[in-house]
Amino acid sequence: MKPHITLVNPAAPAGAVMHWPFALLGLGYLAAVLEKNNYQVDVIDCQVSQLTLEEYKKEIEKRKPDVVGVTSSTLTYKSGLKLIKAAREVQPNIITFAGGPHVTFWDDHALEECPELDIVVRREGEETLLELVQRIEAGKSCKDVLGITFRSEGKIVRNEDRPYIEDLDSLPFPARHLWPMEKFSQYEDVLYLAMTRGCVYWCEFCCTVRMHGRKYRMRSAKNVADELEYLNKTYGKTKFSFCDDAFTVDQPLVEELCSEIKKRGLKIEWNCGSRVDMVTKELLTKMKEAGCVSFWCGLESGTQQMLDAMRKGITPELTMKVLGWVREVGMKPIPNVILGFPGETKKSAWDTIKFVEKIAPDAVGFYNVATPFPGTPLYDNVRANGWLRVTDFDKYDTTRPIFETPQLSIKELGKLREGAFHHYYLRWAYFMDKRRRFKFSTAMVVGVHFVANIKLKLRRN
Ligand code: B12
Ligand code: SF4
Repeated sequence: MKPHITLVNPAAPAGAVMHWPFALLGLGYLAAVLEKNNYQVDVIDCQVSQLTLEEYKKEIEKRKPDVVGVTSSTLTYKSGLKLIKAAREVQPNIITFAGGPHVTFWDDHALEECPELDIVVRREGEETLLELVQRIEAGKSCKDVLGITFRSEGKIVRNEDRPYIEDLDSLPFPARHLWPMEKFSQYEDVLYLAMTRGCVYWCEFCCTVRMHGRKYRMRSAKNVADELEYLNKTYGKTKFSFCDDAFTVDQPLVEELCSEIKKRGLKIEWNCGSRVDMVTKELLTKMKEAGCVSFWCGLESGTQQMLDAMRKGITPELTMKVLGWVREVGMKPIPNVILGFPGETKKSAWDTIKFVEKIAPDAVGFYNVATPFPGTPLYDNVRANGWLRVTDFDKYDTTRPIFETPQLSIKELGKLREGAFHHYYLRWAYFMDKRRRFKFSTAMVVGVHFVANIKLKLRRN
């Protein structure tokens, strides 16, 4: 009999700072591949549907899947394990899988910590999950499936990695219809998609290379435009966000996509994220003409010393020049910043904060604190030096300091981050900028950040 599979996105832990929920691409692709192969598949998204554990159990009871597959980031890992245990409680014969960027690098621990977890799927999951389900259907053993970690005779066995999918165009579009799409308008009216997988850089705080490979794999411009057009026509959506790590890695490909968008007359707005060394002013102009409204990038630090420590491979001068172009062509630059990377001092952190304010972006993506996610070189470094202070993954939301170095204590880093936000949004210059002056929205932003900072402080006391 064909197994019925339920894919699950766990809720974020209480108190964690989280992005608005949306139809996750990882689960969406997995579901689409299963559907294409005629399996019955559905999705329980505890974030989107705001389900409690009891409500989730009722959903499992109602759907009666044969297999449950839970995704997780580091932040949702512990909630994910609870859902696996709960599924087994409700349905003792259920087969349980976990996948995603946390368990990929925490596979043995996950199996040790959760006896109810049967198999961890490491790295890219489409082909591995399909093969597992096919084996289950055929009543065959899963022991030699590539890319999994599992228990066998009391031992944990890690099979070899599965090669990456080279032809991304061969994948069906994510099965967004399995989400309650009407609920998303409550949050933000944006659909997410991705054109590439992998990266050739190896920044110390990032796990993309170990997760998706040290090279770029790309969909064709036509395939991406087909998806945009399909989403536009099917759901009437006009706002999109590309969550590629480096959207502009192949500049001719981006140009081709921009031409496709214009040729098809798609009236859409979109944003993307990339590295500042992967754009030209000409490309940004073409992106703007095709509907790109904002450009996210890893500014990371305003000091060369910290950028080098992170192995980011860019300079503050380049960031300043490129963000200037972004503004000149009429797009909004949104830089992400990392405070507290090993080697950071109060001085270098304040140099960064001042740098961010000097280039005065319309919005700072986030002042993250450096967080040692398993699978990153940063994690290995922090562990090797004995700097790790917080091991509760529920706290790994990049707003809370997790480790301390000889240069910066946990308390100092916490204060620096709060100070950075205060400084940024409660600046006279921010408030009086001629684009924002006397605007209700500016008062709202300042007010929201003022209150959020107070809340953050109260929560930490
Ligand atoms: C979009 C995105 C987000 C979105 C959605 C997050 C999500 N859960 O997908 C938002 C904006 C919410 C977000 C927030 C954050 N993110 Co984020 N984000 C991404 C990004 C750029 C793309 C994710 C994506 O769609 N990838 C494409 C799909 C196809 O790949 P995938 O998600 O890995 O899924 C595949 C496999 O993992 C596997 N798989 C996944 N789940 C399952 C389940 C089963 C059962 C199976 C079998 C397989 C399987 O199969 C999938 C298909 O191949 C990634 C970077 C990246 N390139 O992946 C970072 C990334 C996931 N984010 C990261 C981080 C650090 C964060 C934040 C903490 C940052 C912050 N300051 O806020 C927060 C909190 C994360 C959270 N609570 O989930 C890290 C995760 C590190 C970690 N160990 O958790 C990543 C990997 C970035 C990085 N390189 O370091 N993020
Ligand atoms: S941070 Fe961005 S550029 Fe650096 S390795 Fe990760 S994906 Fe690549």
